[in-house]
Amino acid sequence: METQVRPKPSRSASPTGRVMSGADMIVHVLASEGVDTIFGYSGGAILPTYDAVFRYNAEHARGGVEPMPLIVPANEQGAGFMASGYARASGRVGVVMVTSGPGATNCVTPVRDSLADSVPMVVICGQVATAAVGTDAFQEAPVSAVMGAGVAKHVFLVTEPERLEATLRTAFEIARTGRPGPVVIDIPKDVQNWQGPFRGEGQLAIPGYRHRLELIDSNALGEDRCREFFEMLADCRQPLIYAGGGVIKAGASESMRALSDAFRIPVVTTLMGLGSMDTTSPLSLHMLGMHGTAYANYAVDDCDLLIALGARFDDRVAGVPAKFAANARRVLHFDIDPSEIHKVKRADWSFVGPLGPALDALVAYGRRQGFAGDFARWHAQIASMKSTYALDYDRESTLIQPQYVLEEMNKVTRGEAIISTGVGQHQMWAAQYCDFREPNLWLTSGSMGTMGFGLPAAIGAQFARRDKLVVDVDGDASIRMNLGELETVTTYDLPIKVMILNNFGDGMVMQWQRLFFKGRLSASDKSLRKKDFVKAAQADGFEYARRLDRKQDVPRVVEEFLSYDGPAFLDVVIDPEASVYPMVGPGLTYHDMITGDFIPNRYAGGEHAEPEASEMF
Ligand SMILES: Cc1ncc(C[n+]2csc(CCOP(=O)(O)OP(=O)(O)O)c2C)c(N)n1
Ligand SMILES: [Mg+2]
Repeated sequence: METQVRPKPSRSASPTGRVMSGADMIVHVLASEGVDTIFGYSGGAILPTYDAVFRYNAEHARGGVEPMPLIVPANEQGAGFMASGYARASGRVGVVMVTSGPGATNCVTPVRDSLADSVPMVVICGQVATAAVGTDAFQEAPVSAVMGAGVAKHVFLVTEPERLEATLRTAFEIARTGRPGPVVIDIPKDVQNWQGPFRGEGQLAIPGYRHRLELIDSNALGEDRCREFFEMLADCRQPLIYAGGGVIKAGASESMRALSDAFRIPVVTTLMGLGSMDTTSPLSLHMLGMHGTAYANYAVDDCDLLIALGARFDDRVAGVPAKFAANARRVLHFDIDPSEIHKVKRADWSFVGPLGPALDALVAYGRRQGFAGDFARWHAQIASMKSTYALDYDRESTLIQPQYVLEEMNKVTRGEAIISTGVGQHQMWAAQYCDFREPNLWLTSGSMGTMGFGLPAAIGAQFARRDKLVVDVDGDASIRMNLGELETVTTYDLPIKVMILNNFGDGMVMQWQRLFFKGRLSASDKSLRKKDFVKAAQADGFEYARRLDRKQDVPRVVEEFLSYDGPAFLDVVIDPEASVYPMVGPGLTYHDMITGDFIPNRYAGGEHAEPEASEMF
């Protein structure tokens, strides 16, 4: 008798039509969205879904490799920043999965951080059972209220299980479209345990959002608008592109470089825009703003046409909007978010729509017209400013200067490594002294400025980019905030390089206290603290963990540390009094920029204005 052999379900076998639990549906939607890593921490209200992830991975593992591993941090804040690092390094949506109550509230900071930096993320939170919502049940928190209050881009509380599947797909859609951002889905436990048919398709009707998006997405830069752009470009002598993080988010770096190259337009970038332009290009002036290069800020002062691309005139860039680019006869503004146009600075001409195609249209139009601007004098001026006002520091000091360490690091990484940071002086020195030849290499908490970002972001980035060298340049105070994640590095055997620029304190706070509070170091000096970072790293399994405290060892040790085959930790004892220069005080203009003892200042001689007390931090 013949036996009927039933085909084994293959990995690609569609689960469509199958009756399954809500938890299983969550996992199948994640798989269909291409999710290959989940960052999260378990707990009662998310247990059904954690179980579904386990079963999915067991069933679909190939050669022992799980298709959707769950990466477990020390704290949910770590998971949030890992997902953010993953998203920033890859351009894909980062996924977080946490339990209700404290699990969800521990994610508030990374969710807000991702919104402020336009990072696409989906955060799945377990919630107490629907019937218990609002009763102050065990581990209940009002997640939709907390996350909805300007924290997430959008929040869903799933109360009808039939809508779970479509809600998940819609969350991914909202996270990655338009101006990207974090979407939170709060899923009661009974919804995870509910059984129903998996449809395998379908989204929620969100007509308002989609309609707005379609209007924006269908905006193209037509011939007339291209003509206007080139008339303005022809009418100027000193054009300047001011590129923000939006250029990277839009995947428009290549298009922007093409525009800059084709018509020889110099580029300054914001902190978030670093890498949109190759910082080693002669047309790049590196970063502008509060701690930008002096020559970038002078170029902003001097330009007569400012072309803002995916940038938002943040107060760290335009402390006094009316005096920002005051000599620009015209300001042009390209953005995907209509609310950014005229928000801070009036634009004389603007375009709201997809950036890459708009810039491509400009390049094509300009080439067809044979446009050749007359910018030779401007280029000569910029080249001269770049050499006269170059970044510099105390090279003779016997103490290790942080800038020296970063210069040595940059010789090894050559603008190709992924670099994450905490927040403070080390962040600004890294922004100034590191090169970024590509987008998505520079991971920093820009808008929120969240200490503790660097280490977990590096972990997420290494999961996204196994091929890349990932370095966390951190501060002694910032790293303390998520120090538990050192163990996560070794648990997953990630070859991340963690370098602390240790100035025994909250250096950036001390810098402000020295400048604006007569040197009263209120609660910022940590020189009496007893932490031995090297021992801490060793305790967490780092086999390479060293302290670097002699200037003559810097080149050799930095090289050895970066080329170590595996997780490596370096505690660099730097000059605790080193300051970040240039500095434009809060609420001041570039005219008031302080450049310190080692960078010439073209406005030197004049009195430096003091910032208003109300402008501090
Ligand atoms: C979560 C959080 N708390 C407080 C601050 C305010 N703050 C900004 S920089 C800084 C000091 C950071 O010290 P460290 O990480 O050692 O960096 P350094 O400036 O010394 O390089 C503080 C407290 C912040 N940005 N984030
Ligand atoms: Mg410090």
